[in-house]
Amino acid sequence: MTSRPAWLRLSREVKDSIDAGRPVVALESTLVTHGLAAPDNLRAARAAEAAIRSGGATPATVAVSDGTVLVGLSDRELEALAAAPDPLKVSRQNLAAALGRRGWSGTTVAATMIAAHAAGIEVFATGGIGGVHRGGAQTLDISADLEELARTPVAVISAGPKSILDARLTLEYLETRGVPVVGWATDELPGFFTASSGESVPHRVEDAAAAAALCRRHWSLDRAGGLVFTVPPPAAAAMAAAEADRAVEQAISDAQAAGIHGPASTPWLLSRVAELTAGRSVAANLALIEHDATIAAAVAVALSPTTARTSPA
Ligand code: PSU
Ligand code: MN
Repeated sequence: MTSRPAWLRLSREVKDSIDAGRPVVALESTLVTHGLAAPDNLRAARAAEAAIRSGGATPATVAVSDGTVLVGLSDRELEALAAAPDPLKVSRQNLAAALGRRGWSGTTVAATMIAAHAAGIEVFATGGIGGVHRGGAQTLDISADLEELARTPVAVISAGPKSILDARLTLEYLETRGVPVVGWATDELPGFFTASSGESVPHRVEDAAAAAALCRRHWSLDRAGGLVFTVPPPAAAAMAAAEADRAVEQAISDAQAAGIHGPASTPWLLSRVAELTAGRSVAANLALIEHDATIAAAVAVALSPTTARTSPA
């Protein structure tokens, strides 16, 4: 039995699944506390959990509550998180601070990876990862998600860096830090709201068995960290590129005018893009979170010794 740190508390269901080697998929919670407004935040969290269950895996939503990192929330806890009055947005740098505080906090990709790895979970689904912000070469606003991917061995399945970020600089940074970026049946980096960002991805897999085999080989290397699998949004949910681009450009210039920077930047831009697109960006966001969760469940099933049908590694 693995020994786990005192700050981590697994739900019974998640603990039993991990200890039995059954497939488990972690989910982040900053999208619940900061990324989406009510009631879409709770809706997205529930839809992702349901998609993981339909895919034959156990969902493990991660959040901080009263000094403990919870891995696996009950529906009642999910409701409390979604309605929390003053949640922190927790990344690696403020995880210790959040553990010294009462109330709920949402975990970013970085903090969720830390918790997933400590719990023994290898697969994690979300909508979008953080990245290098536009102008990041000057401002150094580079998400701690990228550093976490470089050091923590978890496979993150998402639609890639959102178009509020600089996709090319994000790919450069991940390459420098040794993080494989893998297209899910695509050679192009998705543009989050749209099927393509105009950038190519360095790797590609066609299915969950190939994804699992790549993870196993990567994790057999010296000091291997995470991998990023980028999944294009389902066709029905993708936005027209012109509308998405226009809204993002406008939101970025509004953010500059309003003096927004640092951790507040991503939530602010997301909510401005939602306003500017009359909620169409939110509909796309919900659909792709659910889609990413479905694919993450398939990867977790392919990685699990109890459910893998072949052992291609
Ligand atoms: N991208 C989204 N929605 C989100 C986030 C990213 O489309 O809610 C959140 C994730 O939790 C991610 C975090 O880890 O924003 C990155 O924030 P920052 O750039 O401050 O590291
Ligand atoms: Mn940042």
